[in-house]
Amino acid sequence: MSLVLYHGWTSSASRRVRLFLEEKGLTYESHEIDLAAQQQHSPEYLRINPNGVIPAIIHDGRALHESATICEYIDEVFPEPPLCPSDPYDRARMRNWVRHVDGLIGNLIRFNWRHRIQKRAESMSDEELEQMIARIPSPERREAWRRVARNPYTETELAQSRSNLEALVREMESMMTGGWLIGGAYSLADIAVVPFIARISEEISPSAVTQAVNPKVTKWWAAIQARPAFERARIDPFMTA
Ligand SMILES: N[C@@H](CCC(=O)N[C@@H](CS)C(=O)NCC(=O)O)C(=O)O
Repeated sequence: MSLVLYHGWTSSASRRVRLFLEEKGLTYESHEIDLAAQQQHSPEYLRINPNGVIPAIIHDGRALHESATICEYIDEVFPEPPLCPSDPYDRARMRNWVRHVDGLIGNLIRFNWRHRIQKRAESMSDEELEQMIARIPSPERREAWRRVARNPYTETELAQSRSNLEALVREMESMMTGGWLIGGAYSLADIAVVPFIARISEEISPSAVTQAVNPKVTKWWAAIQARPAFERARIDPFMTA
């Protein structure tokens, strides 16, 4: 079996897949992609993931992208320990939940790119910027790079994103049953949102993940961080990672 992971240490979607792989006890070859240097837009990487984002895997010579799809695939190919609910209804709810979480990634990007991409993007000449943007497959990401390079997100936009992410934590609080998000067991539903909570609790809105505000999520977050796989996945504080 050969498994190669293309990822970034601070990329949220990559962190999700790393945690999933570590929970499965799988070993993989690690290929770091430097987002600030736009390695994700290189012709070689676009052959692996035509969307030009990380993560991607190559399993036994075949490439696959999209973090949630990768995790579900891994769960099918390596069934132990199971990390997707066995009940079809719970599995369907898990998929809707992950899709919902993925739809909020733009809110996280506004905060993350300030630290990881803005400096490099700002230093580009207009010509360099346009040449680089021409290689980006998705119109949303072209716009995000233009914004971060020339017209950084305003405090009002960041406040809106913060509020959207706080609403996500409240939603999680109302979903918790038996300590986990769906079906009373640890699953991809939980793993999918770990990188979001890591950033919210660290910088974006630390008070949202406190006993006084969202006690069930706070307990859940402590339980996740105590898992051996969490340390192995290296979901280190974003600001120092
Ligand atoms: N839906 C994708 C999102 C992947 C994604 O947005 N990756 C980010 C890092 S977390 C990325 O590669 N950003 C660089 C860029 O957009 O240029 C997934 O879940 O795999």
